[in-house]
Amino acid sequence: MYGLVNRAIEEMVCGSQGEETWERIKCEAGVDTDVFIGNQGYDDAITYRLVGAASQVLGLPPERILEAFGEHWVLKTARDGYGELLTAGGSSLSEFLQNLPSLHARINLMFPHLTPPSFSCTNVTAESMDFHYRSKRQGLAPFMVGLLRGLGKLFDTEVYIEHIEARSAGADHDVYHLRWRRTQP
Ligand code: 1MF
Repeated sequence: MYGLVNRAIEEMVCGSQGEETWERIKCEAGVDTDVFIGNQGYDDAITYRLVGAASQVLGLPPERILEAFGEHWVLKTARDGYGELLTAGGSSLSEFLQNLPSLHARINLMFPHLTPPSFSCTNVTAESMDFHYRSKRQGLAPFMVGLLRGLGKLFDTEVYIEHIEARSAGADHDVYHLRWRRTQP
């Protein structure tokens, strides 16, 4: 994955736990990279090891770490660095999710080595949908939950998320049933 992802994990941990904890996590993960370069590709294993080590050191299940990281990604990394791309994605959660495929197509044009997941929406109503997530990567379903929560915050929308089909339980891909309510007009 692009270094931007590992750097976002670093920012999240340093921001909430401090630099010392981050150094312990890197040590535990056997990662000796001093600085992650945003536009350089890194082995996915590094990202997984960092999440695993953070889970150990902080005493939280990896799912919690991934969820927190998903939220951080949307509210900090994507918003700060790619704000225009995000706002071009739509003016409501539903619109944004339906535009996610074209958002990734655009990002992919700029960063050709991206291995982007693919998304689709079915059974869309004014306040609900089924949201489909397909990825070449394993185990990142909790990260998507965090992303959805973060997007809810971004759009002043309360989101209820039910994970109705899980690849980890043998399904073809992950499906989330979403219901939402805008908290501000
Ligand atoms: O393959 C990759 O390296 C990769 C990196 C990040 C693939 C996808 C992503 C983004 N995605 C992360 C979860 C991947 C899960 C999976 O593979 O199953 C989050 C997607 C997303 C979902 C909802 C809302 C917003 C989302 O992301 C927006 C986004 C996506 C990619 C980037 C930024 C925002 C991005 C930008 C530049 C990158 C890498 C990713 O690389 C750089 C960095 C600095 C300078 C030049 C290139």
